[in-house]
Amino acid sequence: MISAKKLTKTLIKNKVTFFSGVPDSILKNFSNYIDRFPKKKHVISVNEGSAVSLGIGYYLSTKKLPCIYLQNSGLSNAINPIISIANKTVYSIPLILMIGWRGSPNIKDEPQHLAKGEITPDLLKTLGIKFCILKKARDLKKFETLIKEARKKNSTVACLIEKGVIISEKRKRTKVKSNKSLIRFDFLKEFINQIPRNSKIISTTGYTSRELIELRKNSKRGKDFYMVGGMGHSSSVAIGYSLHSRKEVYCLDGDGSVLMHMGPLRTAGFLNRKNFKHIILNNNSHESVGGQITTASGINFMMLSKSLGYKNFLKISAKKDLKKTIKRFIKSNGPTLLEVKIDNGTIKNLSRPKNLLKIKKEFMINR
Ligand SMILES: Cc1ncc(C[n+]2csc(CCOP(=O)(O)OP(=O)(O)O)c2C)c(N)n1
Repeated sequence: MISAKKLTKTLIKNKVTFFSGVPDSILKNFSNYIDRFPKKKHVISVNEGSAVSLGIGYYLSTKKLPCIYLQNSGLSNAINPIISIANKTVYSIPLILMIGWRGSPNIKDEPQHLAKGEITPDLLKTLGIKFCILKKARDLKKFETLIKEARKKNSTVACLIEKGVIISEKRKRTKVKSNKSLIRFDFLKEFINQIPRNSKIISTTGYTSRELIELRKNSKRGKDFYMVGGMGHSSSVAIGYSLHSRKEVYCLDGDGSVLMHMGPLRTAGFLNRKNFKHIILNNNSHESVGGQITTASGINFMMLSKSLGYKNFLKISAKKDLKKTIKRFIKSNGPTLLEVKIDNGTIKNLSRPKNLLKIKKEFMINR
């Protein structure tokens, strides 16, 4: 195990003082630790390609090495600027990647992480990125050697980090919630009570899908497709479905996921499907991986959705408005955006989707 403090100190000792990344559960102790830095030095980015690009911009203005942290699923988002800008055959810009290794061969993990976990080392090799695996504090020496090499050769280097390796000194304080606060589960419960029986739900990565599965134990209204991976793409899947279906299509999105790939919101507005209904569960954070902020609270979703071509916008901020606003939302002609302002908080012992092929098959019945 390696403490977040020690890892940060090692980077600083090697003159790496700029950090950008997308939160990940494996790296949460690290990203929470570096959150003490001012926002010029630690930028929580919307997607991994943007994090790499922020790092490239930082290098161009300072000639110093940036550190980019990400989950290995986000490596695919990052590859474009890594290979087409930073690569030594293009601009040869040095980057340090810290990668949370979900689905590593030694550790049990969710189905959506297995294939990516297995190919991650090969992917780095194919990209020509030298890497080490960090497990213990003594592995930091290897990492330091790689950082020095990145600086000398203007190359990209990486370290892979498995679940449970990075620890924090401080114990997490649990926030006390008031009875009045509106959480995701309150909304979902009322929502699946009201939706038409044959509607289709595409739900985003993390707690949203897991809470929906939990509710499905008692409700059969509608069918769900859980976006266990492909964070940020649930709206595109839902739009694609709505184009060739008369069913009501509901996309349950998170603010972090919407920000990750915001462009499809314009596709939704442009395609103007009556049956496309979009919900953003906005807690201004990446709650599923540690609660790091997303900055979504600064967005005026009403103005945004209007300018993107959505026909209707609704908002819920309090429990008392759930019933009537969900009713109006369901009755509306899409594309409609519903922003639900929620507090962080989930329920205990959440299940995870297991038999994904069965889920797909059931979703596709009565298309
Ligand atoms: C490409 C990619 N990057 C990072 C992650 C890790 N990840 C899983 S859930 C999540 C947070 C999603 O935030 P939000 O959409 O706001 O939903 P919340 O967790 O708050 O319910 C992140 C960053 C991922 N699954 N895929």
